[in-house]
Amino acid sequence: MHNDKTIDRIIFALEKENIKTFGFCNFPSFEETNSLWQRLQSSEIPLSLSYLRKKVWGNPKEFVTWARGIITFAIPYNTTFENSIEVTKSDRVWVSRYSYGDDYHLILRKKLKLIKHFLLQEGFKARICVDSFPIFERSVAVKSGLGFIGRNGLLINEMIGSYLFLGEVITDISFDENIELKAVSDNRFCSKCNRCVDACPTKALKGDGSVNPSKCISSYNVEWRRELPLNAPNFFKNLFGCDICQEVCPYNRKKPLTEESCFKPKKGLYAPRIGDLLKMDEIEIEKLIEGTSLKRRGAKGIMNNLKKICSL
Ligand code: B12
Repeated sequence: MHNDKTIDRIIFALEKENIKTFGFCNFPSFEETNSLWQRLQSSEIPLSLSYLRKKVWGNPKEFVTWARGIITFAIPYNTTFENSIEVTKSDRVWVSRYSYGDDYHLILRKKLKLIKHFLLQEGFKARICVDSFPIFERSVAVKSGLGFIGRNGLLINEMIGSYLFLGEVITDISFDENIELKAVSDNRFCSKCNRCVDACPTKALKGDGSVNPSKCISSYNVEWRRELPLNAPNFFKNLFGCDICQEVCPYNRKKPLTEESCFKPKKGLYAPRIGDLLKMDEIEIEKLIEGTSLKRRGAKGIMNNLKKICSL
């Protein structure tokens, strides 16, 4: 169990890293993780996400038997750059906001490493997660009071909106139950607003805060490993990821911008012109996407996405 002094010291270390939105929760029980996992199994899961079928997602404690608590973080990534719905009308395609800057996995890891070292020094165990560990990050974020799940399926924090990355440090500190603040589990804060559901071009949002991953464009233009399947949905102008359900969300209006300049678009990645991309060969595309999350799909994959958009 922690004492208040430990929490104060953790908060001090977080603030030193300029992490302003954070929370604490106890490691979810087997019942919690297993019921989320079971629910997920009953939805249509495309081949690109078949890793979510692995049983360990239902029982992540298998990997970290010592785990007691989780420190959760939300790092904003919004920039002043205009939305896709404003700029892709012409000859441009869209690289989603979360991916046009430096790869967030690396940036968050770097920040969280210092927190991890701090905990180790204090004699605690610690493990960093940024998409690298089988834990459902949105649910632990809800549990620790970082926000609520909107109708677009995303964690929305009332101060920063939904343009945020989630990260965690799992520890063997067990937190006081009272520290699981303000967990709000429903989308009543969306009230009657249905803008995201109406705007989703592939009708991937069910309206209850869940996403049909087999319809979401990102399951294909981000996650697909090989040639795109014939039943992949229309990408419209989305070369990598899709931001439409966040762009129309009122919670993302007039929200603080990221303080990390590395999340600003890298040269050539803000709404690139189709003509410019078509002139590039694989090596040039490789160079263009170096150090970003687009590497996940690889140069060949990005070229396939472009071909699909142009129906070549
Ligand atoms: C697989 C995956 C996807 C799949 C979607 C699969 C799915 N079922 O949702 C695809 C490829 C489509 C995808 C797309 C995107 N993703 Co994604 N994705 C993930 C990943 C790796 C796992 C998510 C998952 O499958 N969860 C399964 C569900 C069952 O659990 P869950 O995530 O906890 O969420 C549900 C529960 O919390 C439940 N719930 C609701 N209320 C409550 C209350 C309580 C108390 C509890 C316990 C649970 C609960 O409803 C939630 C929504 O269904 C996470 C990282 C991670 N390890 O969590 C990132 C993550 C969810 N993705 C992220 C992002 C940024 C995106 C995109 C915006 C990228 C883009 N621009 O294209 C889109 C957005 C699409 C959308 N509207 O959701 C961020 C979300 C940040 C945020 N603000 O929420 C995450 C957290 C990555 C990160 N580290 O920042 N993604």
